[in-house]
Amino acid sequence: MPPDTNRRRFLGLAAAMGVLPVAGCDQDAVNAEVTATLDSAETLTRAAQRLFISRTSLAPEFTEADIAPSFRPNGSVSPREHGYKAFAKTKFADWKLRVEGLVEKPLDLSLADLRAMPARTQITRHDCVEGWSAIGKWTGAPLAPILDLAKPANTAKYVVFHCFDAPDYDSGDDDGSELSSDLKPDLYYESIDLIDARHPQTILAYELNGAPLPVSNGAPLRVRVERQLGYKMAKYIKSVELIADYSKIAGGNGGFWEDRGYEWYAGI
Ligand SMILES: Nc1nc2c(c(=O)[nH]1)N[C@H]1C(S)=C(S)[C@@H](COP(=O)(O)O)O[C@H]1N2
Ligand SMILES: [Mo]
Repeated sequence: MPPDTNRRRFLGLAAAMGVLPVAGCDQDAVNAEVTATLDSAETLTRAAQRLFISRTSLAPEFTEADIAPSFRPNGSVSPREHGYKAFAKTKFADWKLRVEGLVEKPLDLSLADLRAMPARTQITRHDCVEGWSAIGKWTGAPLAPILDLAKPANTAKYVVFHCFDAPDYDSGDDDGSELSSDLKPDLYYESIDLIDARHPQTILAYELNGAPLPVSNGAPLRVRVERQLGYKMAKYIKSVELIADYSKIAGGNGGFWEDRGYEWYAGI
C-alpha cells in the first residue's frame, strides 16, 4: 500500500464525517475515496443485517390439525438426580427456577410466578438429530421479559440452562449410543446466545398440547429454541445462568451433546 493511502483514507473518512475541510486536498481523489469507503461500509452493513434478519426470523408455526397424536419423549425421560422425584411428587409446588450469574437481580420463580407472566403458545416442529420430527403445541413464558427482570450485565453473552438429569446416554435407545463412553456422567446443560435468548419464539415451556408438561418431556420447565435442533431444548431446567463464556462449564463446548461432538449452533 503506498504510504499516503492510509492518510488519504483517513482524510476521506474524516471529510465524509464532516470533521475536516477538504480544501487543500486533491478533491477528486478524496471524493473517490469517500465513495469507496461508504460503499464498503454499506456492503458490510447489508451483510450484518442479512445475518441479523436470519437469526431473528420466525420458525414456521402450524395448526392444531398438524399436532402429532403423541409427542415422542427422547433422551432422559425420568430424572433420578437432585431430589427431582420429590419435586415431581408434589407437582413441582416447591420447585423454583433460579436465574443467576451475570445479572443485577437474581430471581427465584415458582411455576405460579412463571404462569402469571406473559405467555406465548406456538405450534412448531421439533427436529432431532436422530432423524425424527414431531409437531407439538408449546405454551410458556417468553425468556426475554425474564431476562429484563433479572437485568443482565453488559458482560453477559450467553444463557446456560442447567438441568436435573445426567442422561444415561449409553443405554439402548438414547441419543448418541455409539459415542464414546469414557466421559463421566455429566448433568445435562445447554447454552444459547442472547440473540436466541431474546428471540420471540424462545419460551420456557410449562405446557405441551394444552396440558402441564409431562415428566417425560421435561417437567416442570423446558426451553423451546425453535430455530435449532432438539438437543438445544433443555428439559428439566433447574436454573438459568447468564455467563460471558462457556469454556469453563463441563467439557467447555457449551452443552451436553456439544461436549460429545455436536455443533454448538444447531440451526435448522
Ligand atoms: N435435560 C435434558 N434435556 C434434553 C435431553 C435430555 O436428555 N435431557 N435430550 C434432548 C434431545 S436430544 C431431544 S431430541 C429433546 C427431546 O425432547 P422430548 O423428550 O420432549 O421429545 O430434548 C433435548 N433436551
Ligand atoms: Mo435429539
